Amino acid sequence: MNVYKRIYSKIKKYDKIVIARHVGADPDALCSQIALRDSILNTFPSKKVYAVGSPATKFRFLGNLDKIDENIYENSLLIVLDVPDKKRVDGVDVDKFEYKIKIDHHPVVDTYCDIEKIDDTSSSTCQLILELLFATKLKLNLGIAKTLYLGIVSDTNRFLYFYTTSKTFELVSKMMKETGLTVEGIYDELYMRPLKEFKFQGFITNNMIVTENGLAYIKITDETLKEYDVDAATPGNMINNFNYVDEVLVWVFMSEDKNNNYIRTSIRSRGPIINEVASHYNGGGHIYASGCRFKDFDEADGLINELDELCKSYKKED
Ligand SMILES: [Mn+2]
Repeated sequence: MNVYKRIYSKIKKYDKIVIARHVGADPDALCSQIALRDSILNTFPSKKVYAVGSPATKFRFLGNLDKIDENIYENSLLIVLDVPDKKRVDGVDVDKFEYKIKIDHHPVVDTYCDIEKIDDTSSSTCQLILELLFATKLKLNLGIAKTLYLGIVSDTNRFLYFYTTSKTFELVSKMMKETGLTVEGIYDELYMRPLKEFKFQGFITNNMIVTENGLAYIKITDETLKEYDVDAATPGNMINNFNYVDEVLVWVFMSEDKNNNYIRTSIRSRGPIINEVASHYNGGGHIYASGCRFKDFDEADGLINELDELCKSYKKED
């Protein structure tokens, strides 16, 4: 049986279903779990379906999450979305569930579920959910379509990234035709931002160090974050805006997170493959988009040197 049919038969079998995703919620993770929950509830109104994990204030407009208690694990199905490794699943104890399904588009890290649908050629987890909906009797409506569209748009950076394929457009096109979804107004909530963030982006532009090999990096202190009235997550949220700078091949934003006592680090690339280097520092992610954490800024120097070398050898190969 096709994997989507197998997933559907498990969804049909279980009356209690929990849908989880990775820590540090982003739109693809949130939209995939919210859309799948709403679709299951639409298709099987008597089931109990929960989308769980810590909410992100910034993305509240994407939809509501659910609360669960300790009784949740009994006879329950867990579906984890957009998260390759067990330790980064947010809000649940994975091993306590009776049956587990994973749907993800990241390269494999751990295998920890009974069914794993992994497709790292997919633009996003939302694209896989859309494929699941079209392959089974799970229902699609305008609200679910809007949610999935936002997840796909966000993970592809408005269809900019290389993993945007004909399949992405085919699925999105079919979804728009079937539900009447249009793009009118759809980007407002996702892309509108306050002037202070634009000013802060100017600070990064003016203060990042760019090496002759094409590595750009910046260490942003808590003091600077306070000065611009932004939080430690802001640099990571705007890092994709720094693509297509001629002199920059790989760029790294580090910000001091005083609440959690670590240095948040986001890395992007438009050529060299970076997730391997990130894994040397307990991080990981996609080949052109990765991240990791440090105790302090000094600890990050090894990463900076390694990425600079990476840029150097990449340029040589060219
Ligand atoms: Mn994703």
